Amino acid sequence: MSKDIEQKEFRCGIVALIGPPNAGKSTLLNSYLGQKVSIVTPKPQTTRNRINGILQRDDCQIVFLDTPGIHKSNQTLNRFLVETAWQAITGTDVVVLMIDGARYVDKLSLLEKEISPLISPIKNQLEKTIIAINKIDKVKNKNKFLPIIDFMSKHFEGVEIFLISALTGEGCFELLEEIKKHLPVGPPLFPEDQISSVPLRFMAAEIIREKLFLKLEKELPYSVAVEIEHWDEDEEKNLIKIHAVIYVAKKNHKQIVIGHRGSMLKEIGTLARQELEAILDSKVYLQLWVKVREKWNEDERFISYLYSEGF
Ligand SMILES: Nc1nc2c(ncn2[C@@H]2O[C@H](COP(=O)(O)OP(=O)(O)OP(=O)(O)O)[C@@H](O)[C@H]2O)c(=O)[nH]1
Ligand SMILES: [Mg+2]
Repeated sequence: MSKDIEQKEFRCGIVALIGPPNAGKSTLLNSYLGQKVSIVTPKPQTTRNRINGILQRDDCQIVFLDTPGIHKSNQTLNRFLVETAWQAITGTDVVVLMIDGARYVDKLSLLEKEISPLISPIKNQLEKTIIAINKIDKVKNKNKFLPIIDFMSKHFEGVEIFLISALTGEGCFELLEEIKKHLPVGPPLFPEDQISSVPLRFMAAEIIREKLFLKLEKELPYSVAVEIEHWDEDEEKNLIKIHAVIYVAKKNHKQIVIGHRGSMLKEIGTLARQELEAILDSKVYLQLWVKVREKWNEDERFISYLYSEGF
């Protein structure tokens, strides 16, 4: 095959990762990229906007869009997140519908309940949809997934189904090969050394939010947001000074985030700083402020100010 023809067969496309919260969408994205571009926590509704990660191969470039988990909710923030996820699938070449398979073993009615918001919107996208049943590492007897496969193939007719573990990598190669088959032949959309177009400032805010998610309990993670107020780089000292605001939605949340004599905030700050120093390859001076912004998570304008941007 001549070089010309080889070049013509380069494939490039956009792949949306969608599914219920906590399915492992961000984990899969990070695992394909070999690097963290999207934060991951054991709690549902971690991802709050569309985050891209660009997988670069000799024969293709795949732009993955990570999205917030799709679920039913009456809360303003959650409705906004779900809307963001749906917006991500328009104009994509492939939709990977991902579920946490282990969660639904012997629980088909739970699967039915949680997949129901996805069934009709996906109906007219079936030819570009691939299903990934994730977290298979959690279940020894793989036959336990058969009823789930059955259920999914009934509701999403003709769609290929893969059993995967985003954590161990099992099945992920095969899934990627299937994704590639769906990509159109075309030139790359991004430069070949780019891994994401998420701005560093936003990434830093996300890392701080990840630590808040991990450390805070109950409903609190869902009512915190992070914004970077100042970002100053001192190249001579190889130092980046970052001032970030942590918004809480209620007055009494402020003290919980700060903790006894500032212990919680200090711990969150230390964890975030360590990770930021590794990513930015620089010393980081991180200052965190906690601000009360009453009911920010019910304020559509503020939510879209924080999260309407997709990357
Ligand atoms: N055992 C196991 N755990 C997994 C696997 N994939 C993801 N997880 C875990 O599941 C949890 C949720 O993973 P995320 O990647 O944040 O899930 P998500 O679908 O992005 O969740 P949202 O952003 O909330 O919609 C984390 O604790 C992950 O470590 C897997 O294949 N096996
Ligand atoms: Mg996520």
